[in-house]
Amino acid sequence: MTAIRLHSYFRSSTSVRVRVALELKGLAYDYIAWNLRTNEQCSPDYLDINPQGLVPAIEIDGQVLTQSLPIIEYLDERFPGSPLLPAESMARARVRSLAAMVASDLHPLNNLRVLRYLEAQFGADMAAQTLWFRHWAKATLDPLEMLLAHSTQTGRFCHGDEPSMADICLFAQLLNNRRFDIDNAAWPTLARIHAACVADPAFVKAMPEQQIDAA
Ligand SMILES: N[C@@H](CCC(=O)N[C@@H](CS)C(=O)NCC(=O)O)C(=O)O
Repeated sequence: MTAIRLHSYFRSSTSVRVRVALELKGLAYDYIAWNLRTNEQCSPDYLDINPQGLVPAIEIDGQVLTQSLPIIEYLDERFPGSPLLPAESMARARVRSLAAMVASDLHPLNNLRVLRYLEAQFGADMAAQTLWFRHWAKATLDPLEMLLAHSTQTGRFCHGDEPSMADICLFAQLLNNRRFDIDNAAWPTLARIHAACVADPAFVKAMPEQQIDAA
């Protein structure tokens, strides 16, 4: 049995991604919580693990891996059951591309440290931060809705009828939207896929409210 330690924060959407992947693969893991609200991710102890000061990180076989999507791809290669990427190259590229829309173009703009910087440097209060968050969420979720709604490759999930890395990213993002009172019904296909994820116990177990550090 491989020992896996996950460095996580209950509400972190990038941590949600890795938790879903671990659950879909049926992998047991130890959960180590770092409180982002009190900046534990910037403590010397955590910076020893990940000098970027970002969660998640996993420890596996004595090595630390950071960055949620490379972690997920590693888990997928190492534990091939319940694949998170399709076998065929073009399909794999489609799934990676859908995942990257959320992971590369949406999430980084709305990350905690960005919102904190907006507040500290430009005086953005909660209302201004909410406008910012909603703007950048919509800028990606509108085209994502169009892409998914108009593709015959979209099924019960983003690609066909099995969950993939794209669903993992979408699921975590739509959960994150709750914090800024965004009505995900604005994107019917995304909302439908999110509902399919919520019907799967692996996704439910990864939700923020299920974690030991949930406040
Ligand atoms: N690209 C990284 C991003 C990781 C990331 O930004 N994590 C957030 C939580 S969702 C974090 O640790 N934020 C701490 C901060 O902003 O100070 C990944 O996918 O793992």
